Amino acid sequence: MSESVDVLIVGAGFAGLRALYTLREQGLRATVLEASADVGGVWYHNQYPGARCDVESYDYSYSFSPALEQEWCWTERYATQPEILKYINHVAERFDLRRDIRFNTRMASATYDADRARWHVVAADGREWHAQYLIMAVGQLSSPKPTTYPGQDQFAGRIIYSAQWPHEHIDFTGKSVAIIGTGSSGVQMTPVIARQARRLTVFQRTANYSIPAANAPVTQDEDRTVKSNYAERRQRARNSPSGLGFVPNSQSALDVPEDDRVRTFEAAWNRLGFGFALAYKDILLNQESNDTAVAFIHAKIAELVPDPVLREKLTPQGFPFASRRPSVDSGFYQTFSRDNVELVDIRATPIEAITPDAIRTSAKDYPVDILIYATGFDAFTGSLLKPQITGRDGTTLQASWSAGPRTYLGLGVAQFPNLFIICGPGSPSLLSNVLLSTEEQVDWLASLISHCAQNGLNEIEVTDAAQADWVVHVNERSLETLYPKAQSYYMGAEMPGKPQVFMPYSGGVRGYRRILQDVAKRDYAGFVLREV
Ligand code: N01
Repeated sequence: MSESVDVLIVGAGFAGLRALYTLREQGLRATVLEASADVGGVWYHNQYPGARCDVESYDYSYSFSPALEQEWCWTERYATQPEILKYINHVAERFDLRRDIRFNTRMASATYDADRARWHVVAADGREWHAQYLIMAVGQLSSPKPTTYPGQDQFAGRIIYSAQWPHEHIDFTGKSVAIIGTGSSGVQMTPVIARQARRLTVFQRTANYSIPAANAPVTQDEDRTVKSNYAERRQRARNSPSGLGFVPNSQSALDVPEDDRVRTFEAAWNRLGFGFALAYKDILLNQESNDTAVAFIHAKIAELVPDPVLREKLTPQGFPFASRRPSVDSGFYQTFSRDNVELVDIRATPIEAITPDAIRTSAKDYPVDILIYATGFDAFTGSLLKPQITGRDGTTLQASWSAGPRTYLGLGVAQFPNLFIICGPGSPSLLSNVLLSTEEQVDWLASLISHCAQNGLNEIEVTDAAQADWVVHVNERSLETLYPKAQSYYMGAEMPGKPQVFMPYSGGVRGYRRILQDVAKRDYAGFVLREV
């Protein structure tokens, strides 16, 4: 027995919930399939200590409902994971979204029926759906990278992945804890776990740039000010390069005297967190400008890490600042001055094995009770390529993307009619405030679907030519930036064997929105809209 709906949405994180709300408001019958037991997506799974957002709370929240904007009160400038999850749950309740979500339901396959212009979707437990449109809202960082070292199966302690954190209190008191990985997850959890554990050993392969979060409680005055000008703030974010709610600097770092530049960097360091990368307009575009930011940050790390050997290990080298995603931290560098914390450089002394009670490097054994893998994700494509998605003429997404993901606008894929991806590869996604990008794409997609319904059309298909042009454009824009100079998950470098292509769109939130508007104005150029 299968269920028939207008739209099937996969994923009940921020994107899936927004798509459900908007398409339902449009009068469509929409159902969400969610593999987990509840809403929240990445915020449901990444419950590790210290997890919080690196985009300001007021910007990392839905904009579709002014009433919701006014009634919700954020308590901190950068919300913690529990507060964000509470917010997502509030939204699910307030807009009665749960009734259309099938929890504990993992999509296993989707096959396009070209005669009926409908998708046939089968869940892992065999339940089936037929839907005109299939929307993948599965997130860009939702497929944890599998990591195994020799001997891991014999480890007698507990192994925890940051991205699949158990939904229970983990007590680190009196324990020897190891964290492998120093991306945002490792950087955020390090200071918190260090305060609880008897010993903490952090295994670092690549030193990552990190900017202080400058987190603070939200005062009533701030709350009133933001809420009295919320529409204006949203507008500013939409018209910014990254979708953040502050006005970015329009000067080049090279156009100002050094004293001024240092003052600007100092202010950004103390206030902007992730936005430090926008302290000047060309930090991510020009190597020389980037070098000025690098020199400033290196000097800051030198202040925070007095020990010269430790400082050397913790100072990022060999790639431009922000060409790999920088972390935003609350006391990361300072934590290594604690007596109970040790940093191990695993490029110098690689991990060779996990023994029943220790991590063995080429230099020595480190006793461990709890081993935490903060080793990241199969980014951008991991969750899209797990299910078997078969489009026109038996073409699978895996085959179609064997040399790297190819999309039009990051939204649609040639040969896969009526399939859409929210914040897919080729869209600003992780180079932007991803929630803002999500909302923009959902609204645009809802207009496209509505346009088709009004004109009696039921099939939307990306043309090969439009997709080929978009792939070239995404690549060309990336070459104007410093991103390709680093080995990062933006480039597909995080997984051995993954095709190395630039994954997100670096043309900025405003530029991307203008392109979407232009495509719509030109009768959805690049898509063939037809009646089947
Ligand atoms: O993952 P990562 P993450 N052996 O890929 C190391 C978002 N996020 O979960 O760089 C040993 O950044 C790896 O080393 P290397 C945010 O977009 C946001 O921390 O590959 N080490 C690296 O140090 C972020 O960028 C927040 O040499 C191994 C680390 O593990 C993204 O999620 C909070 C290894 C992985 O870093 C991912 O962050 C958290 C191995 N086999 C996350 N494999 C916010 O603040 C990998 N590493 C919103």
